Amino acid sequence: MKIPLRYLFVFASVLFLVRCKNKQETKSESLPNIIFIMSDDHGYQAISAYGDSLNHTPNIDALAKEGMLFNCAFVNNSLCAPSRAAILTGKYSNMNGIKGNGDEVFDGSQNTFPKLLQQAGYQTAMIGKWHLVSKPTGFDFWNILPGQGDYYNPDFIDSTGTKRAEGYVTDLTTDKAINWLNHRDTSKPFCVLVWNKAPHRDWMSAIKYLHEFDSVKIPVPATFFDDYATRTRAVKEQKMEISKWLAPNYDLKENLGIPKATERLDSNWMGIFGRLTPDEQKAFIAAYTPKNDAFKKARLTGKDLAIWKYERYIKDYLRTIQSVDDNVGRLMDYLKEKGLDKNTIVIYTSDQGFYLGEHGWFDKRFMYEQSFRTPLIVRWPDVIKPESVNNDMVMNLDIGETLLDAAHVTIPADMQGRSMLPIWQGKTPDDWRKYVYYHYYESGGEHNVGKHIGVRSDRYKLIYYYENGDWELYDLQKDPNELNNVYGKPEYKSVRDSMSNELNVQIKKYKDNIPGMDVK
Ligand code: SGN
Ligand code: CA
Repeated sequence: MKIPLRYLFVFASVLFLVRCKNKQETKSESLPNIIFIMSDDHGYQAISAYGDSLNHTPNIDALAKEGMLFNCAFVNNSLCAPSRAAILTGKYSNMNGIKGNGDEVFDGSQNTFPKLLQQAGYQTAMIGKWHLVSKPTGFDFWNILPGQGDYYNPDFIDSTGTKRAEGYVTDLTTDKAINWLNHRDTSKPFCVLVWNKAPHRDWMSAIKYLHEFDSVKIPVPATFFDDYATRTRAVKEQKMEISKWLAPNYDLKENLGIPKATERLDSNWMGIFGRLTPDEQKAFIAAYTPKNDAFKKARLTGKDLAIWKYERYIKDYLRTIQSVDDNVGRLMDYLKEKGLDKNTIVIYTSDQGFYLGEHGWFDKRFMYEQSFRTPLIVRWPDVIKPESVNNDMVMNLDIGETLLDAAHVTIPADMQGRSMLPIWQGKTPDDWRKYVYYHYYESGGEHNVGKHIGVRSDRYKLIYYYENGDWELYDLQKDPNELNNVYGKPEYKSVRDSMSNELNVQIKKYKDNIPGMDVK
């Protein structure tokens, strides 16, 4: 039988179109969803999966058990807005324009990973702490806290204006994420950023956790009474010591509702009580008054007083994390209930790490491990082997590129991180980064941490406080607590030279510019 040529042509075309359609469907069906949970100032020491046993975070730990835990995740600049801008753009502060928390407004016309995902057909949402002054771009839906936001009955801003919400901020942020997921267009993959305010200062616990940790003694870390011998000026001049710089009423809640004349009276002060309902205020007073009475009676001084302040600080901080952990659990329950848990990438991280008494400090900013490192845990059962632990040096600015890679979106050439996808698949590329570059830009201010740059390898860390012209070098293998600055030691001359050389390489690589430093 002879089939006319034109029939053969029509048949072949139909076959071709059907194949293409199937291919497309397969591609979009298999595109992963993304839930990107980030907390604010959550040090890895306060996640039980990291093994420091300060607290118990079963839901975050479950992500590590079912996914991959990163022991060496670092930030470009250990401060809120700069880290967020680096995460969104995949670029260092000098390239994305956000160097500090000051008045800089994030330029929302830049490429960001959510915007690129949106252009590729993802449904995108941003909920919680944004802290970049500008209105979010690249999101189908956004609902953010103004500035730092409040713990209790906070305002939330969306495209229609500002509305006060009723409840506790960490629960509300997850409520809003789940509500958005319930109303999304299910024909598209989704990417939702769930960015918590907690555990940021002023550490206001949910009512149900006000008595958590009451009966436990939390010892101060080994370096709590650090005397800063061998360290340079910036370390000695900081204003981050728990013993000196926590405000008695605002941070330590020594007199609830009665600010002292010298106490902060700005809007932050109102964070303590201003937004609480009368019942919530009563619960706070009932929880703190007996402890405060006992404290006043004890008339502590010196080291005992410093230890008391540490305990008050750490317990309030950890209490806020219990709610974060609960809400990670709620999101996971939701995914499981909807059958979305297999092909959804769930990320848990923080905008930076935090000092939990190490070197006597709270806050972040410095390039020492506790704030330079940040927790990072990723669960994606389709790709990541359960109980994986990774020690490669990854960065906050790798996250966006990895997500684009996972979604088969072309990564723009000017992004400065690198996709971690091969690492997630268990195959670290041979040419993975061997050094991490850091640049902190703020100067003076409430914590008085000097500007600095630095480079870290798997063993050494070189820091340059360029306003003072001071250098520090640490041998992390021999001195993991970074107490012993060996910059001037003759036996470290060759390390010093090679790390200085590497610092120059990194400055050039990231197109950075250091005042007074001639980089060849
Ligand atoms: C506030 C805090 C500081 C904190 C910065 C930056 N003071 O100013 O302790 O370092 O935020 O934090 S407070 O008295 O207002 O709480 S960041 O996470 O936003 O970078
Ligand atoms: Ca922060």
